[in-house]
Amino acid sequence: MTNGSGIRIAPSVLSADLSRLAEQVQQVLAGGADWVHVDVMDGRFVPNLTFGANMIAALRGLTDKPIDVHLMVVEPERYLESFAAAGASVFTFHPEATVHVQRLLAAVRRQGMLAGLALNPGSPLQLADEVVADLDLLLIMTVNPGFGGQTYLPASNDKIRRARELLAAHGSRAFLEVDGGITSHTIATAHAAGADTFVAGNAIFTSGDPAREVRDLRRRCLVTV
Ligand code: S6P
Ligand code: MG
Repeated sequence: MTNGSGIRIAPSVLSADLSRLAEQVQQVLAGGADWVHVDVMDGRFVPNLTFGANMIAALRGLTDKPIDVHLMVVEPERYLESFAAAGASVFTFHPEATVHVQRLLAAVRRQGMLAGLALNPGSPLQLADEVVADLDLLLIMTVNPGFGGQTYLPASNDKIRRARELLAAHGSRAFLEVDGGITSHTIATAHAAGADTFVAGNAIFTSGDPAREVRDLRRRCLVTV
């Protein structure tokens, strides 16, 4: 699931023009997007409503690239089988949204998907402590989730650094993903702090040239900060 450079860019279709979904996906793939990120919101865990299995299936019909599904929903276990069947590759949920976090991470792997845990800005890294061995991906939210186009929270840099240390201390090879406010201005700092997988919505789909923006984000990762 890597592209060789160790950096993954995952455009979030939350900010795409859905009336031109296929074209927008083709544009980001032309720019070298590694994953396609899908934000599932239920109006309860976050104050917004978005997509379900039908969006995952539609994207699966457009690309063979990994589909990175981020569930901002209560009781994410309810969607395990249907999202796997629709073609999801990564299934990431928030620990506060379910009672049995380890059980669900293990169940995600049994469904053939990568298991991810997402931490809100106010959620301590310790919520991942006991399950590092069960993780294929740790997602550090760099905004409070719910809406695209928000501003990257600067306190995220230190949390990303500590998350990288946590994974290293356990010898974990899990992806360290960041999501929220990732732009050509913030991505280098997040990369320098230790992130290797970058979700970006607004920056890519409001740019006028999504392919160029994906290439630019990747290039900016390599800038020393
Ligand atoms: C943030 C949202 C994220 C999304 C988003 C990022 O509220 O819930 O999980 O992935 O699409 O968008 P942006 O515009 O900050 O890059
Ligand atoms: Mg997301």
